[in-house]
Amino acid sequence: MKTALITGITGQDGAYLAELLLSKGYLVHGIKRRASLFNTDRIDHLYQDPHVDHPKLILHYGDMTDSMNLTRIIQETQPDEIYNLAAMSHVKVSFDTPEYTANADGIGTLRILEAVRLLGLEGKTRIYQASTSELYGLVQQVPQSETTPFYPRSPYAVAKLYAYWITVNYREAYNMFACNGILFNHESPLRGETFVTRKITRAVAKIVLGLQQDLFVGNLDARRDWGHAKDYVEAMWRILQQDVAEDYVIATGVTTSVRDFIKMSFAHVGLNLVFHGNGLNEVGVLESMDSDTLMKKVGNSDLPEGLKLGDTLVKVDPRYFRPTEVELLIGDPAKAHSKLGWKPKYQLEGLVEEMMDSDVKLFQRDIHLISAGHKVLKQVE
Ligand code: NDP
Ligand code: GDR
Repeated sequence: MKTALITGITGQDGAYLAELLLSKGYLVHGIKRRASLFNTDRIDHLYQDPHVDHPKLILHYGDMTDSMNLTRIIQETQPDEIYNLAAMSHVKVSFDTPEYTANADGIGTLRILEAVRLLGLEGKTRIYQASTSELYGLVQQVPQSETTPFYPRSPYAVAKLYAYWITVNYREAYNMFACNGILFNHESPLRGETFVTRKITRAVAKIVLGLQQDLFVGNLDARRDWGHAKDYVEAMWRILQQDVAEDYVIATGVTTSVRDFIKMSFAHVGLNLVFHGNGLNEVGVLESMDSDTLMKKVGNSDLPEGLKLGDTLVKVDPRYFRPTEVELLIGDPAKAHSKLGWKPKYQLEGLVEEMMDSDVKLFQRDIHLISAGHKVLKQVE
């Protein structure tokens, strides 16, 4: 039985990866930050009572900013594979917390590599580093591949640039099996609520159920290569199963604008949105509807009370703009196709479908709670 250690196990990718590794028979250790709430929603279905004999999933308190803690956990768990997924992962927030982001995302990676080296585990432990398409930043060439020059555009991306190169350096200097997966954006129903795709699918679900009136977003022109997290954790695992440690781009090769993602999400529940105007004055207006789709997806063929054709449902708010933006990402996954035998199973339509259906279900539950007299959190990003 192989042993894996996942940092960031409570995040989107950590949850899918833990599920994948458990299904492959691994003993999985995960590092979780102490929080004032449990914060294990994404992995609760995998939870095992630590009092049972030989649990397959074991959580440890830890933090990427605490070297001694990380070293001790690695010493105790003696992992065959470490997946370093923990990070302050929000690009916009990294402009507010640049020093912390550098510490957790940049130096945090060094802490893991150095712990493995100091413990003499170079020959045993393979390391996966969660690198990112944000490294490409300002467009140099498209599609972006393993040989495209980097030009990071945020404190997050600069911290991840350090993490990328320190991983390469430890591989070359100490002959460690350490690899970067340069993953393009990947989403799912488990995606954090403040990333744009999930923000959109949550808002559309709430609008169609009459729980929210409109959606405010930032740059509608930004284009991303969006895949499904389930496909991407499979690639992480394959990267560590190779004979030779190398870096790989993981992407779908298809790019879509934020504007089109919004349209697709509304269309999924039978609402046809058109955009008018430009810049700060651009708006998304409800032009027409398809009652049959609405019935099928929401269980009601009419629009909710207060919503009518011609209403403005999407507006631009400059608070969501970034001081420096990444306008266009489109990955070239040719190396992953040929060397890892990896290809995504999901296309964007399937991803939107899964996220929308999940969020409609989530907020239908809220409606039941509200009608039973319970208070429901009204948080909108
Ligand atoms: P999430 O934001 O969903 O999860 C991040 C995880 O890191 C959470 O478990 C979080 O814990 C943990 N974490 C954050 N800071 C610390 C810290 N100081 N110490 C310990 N744990 C910490 O990210 P994703 O799952 O989406 O992404 C996983 C990794 O992949 C990240 O490194 C991200 O930067 C990178 N990446 C993501 C891509 C994507 O599109 N999703 C694309 C390319 C790279 P908590 O739950 O307590 O907040
Ligand atoms: P990104 O993801 O920055 O690519 O980083 P995010 O979903 O936050 O933004 C994607 C694009 O959408 C534009 N945008 C908005 N973004 C947010 N969050 N909220 C808005 O209202 C909004 N309106 C427009 C953004 O400007 C941007 O261009 C994600 C993270 O998971 C990183 O950790 C990871 O490394 C990269 O993907 C690959």
